[in-house]
Amino acid sequence: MTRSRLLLAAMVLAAVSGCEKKSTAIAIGSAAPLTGGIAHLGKDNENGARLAIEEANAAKIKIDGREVQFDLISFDDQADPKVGTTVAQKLVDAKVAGVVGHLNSGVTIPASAVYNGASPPIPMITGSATNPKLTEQGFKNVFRVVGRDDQQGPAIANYLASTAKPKLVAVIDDATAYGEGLANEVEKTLTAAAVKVLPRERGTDKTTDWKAVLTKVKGSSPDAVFYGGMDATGGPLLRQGRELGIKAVFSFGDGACTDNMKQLAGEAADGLLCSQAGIPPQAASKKFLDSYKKRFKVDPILYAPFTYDAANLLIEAMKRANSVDPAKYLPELQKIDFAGATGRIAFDAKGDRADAEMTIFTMRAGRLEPIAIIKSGKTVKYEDFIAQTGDAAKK
Ligand code: ABU
Repeated sequence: MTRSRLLLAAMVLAAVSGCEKKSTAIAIGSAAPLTGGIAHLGKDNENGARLAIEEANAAKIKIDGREVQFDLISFDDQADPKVGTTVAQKLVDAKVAGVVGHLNSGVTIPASAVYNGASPPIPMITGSATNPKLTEQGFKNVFRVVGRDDQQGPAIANYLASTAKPKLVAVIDDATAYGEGLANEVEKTLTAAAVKVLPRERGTDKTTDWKAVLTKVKGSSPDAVFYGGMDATGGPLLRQGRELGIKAVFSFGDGACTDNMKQLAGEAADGLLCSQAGIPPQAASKKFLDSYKKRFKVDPILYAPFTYDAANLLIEAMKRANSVDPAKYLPELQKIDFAGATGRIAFDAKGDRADAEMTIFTMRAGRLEPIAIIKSGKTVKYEDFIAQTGDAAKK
């Protein structure tokens, strides 16, 4: 190498090492099922977080005088509580600054104890886990940007009771923290509304053959069937219910309230009544919807707008604290008031989203149509909600 080439190499090295001093790589964790029956929902969640991180990197954000590059470390928790805690420990060991996840309540609850036990505790925001227990543990690092099942259960059960007016309802669950918990809330609300509920029937989060359960249910001729579980198991349940000649109204919670129901249940899905624990994906900001479609070539399925907001909330709290240290930016997250893709986001003292919306849908001609929004105890028609929120929901 000539003397001038050596000099050039030294200058490049100096420039590179200079860059290293001026920029910092910060890891953010994402955890969701990326394999198995609900991998499509896990990917939807992961995509939302990834989009937020890619946008933040493109914006060349500076924190404490240094440009920050965020790396998304994504793990497949297989929707399994044991795998979920292993994944959580891996994210803690990788020294992530925050976590978007997990997807399933039954996984998020045990994983939250791992993030809480880290030193300092690592802030985590779920964009989909709805079981109330998650934010009832007293963990100050745990947040949720969707509503809870003690809001969702009454919302869908009251809507079912007031519109379909069933006298007798069969309630089935998948024996997960989410499915059983939501089914309990629905049963409690129906009973309070003087609707009779049959003894609980149960499958698992892997059950796709529901014929024995449904044959038993059919024998009691219920007017409605509520299922607490995910779409991968709810689709076969609905299809087999119709094949067995059950004429009842079928009603599901958010895990099974997706357009995938058309593929899973075919024409049997028409007339399904279901709920999501937030605004519908299509009501998220236009900026988010356009960017998501451009980046991933598909529309969001369920909670991608919420995991996008979750990742942006972590980043915004770091910016406000001017620090990526979890101990320093956590207080900013606790008191944040943020205009997200899903509307205004603030957290209550437990870490739950203040004033979360619930949406009721029905399936018509193979598409889920939002019909009503429940917010602050009031039910409004979906078109009226969109007209009232205008740019707030669509900007
Ligand atoms: N909330 C729908 C599915 C995720 C869960 O809570 O388990």
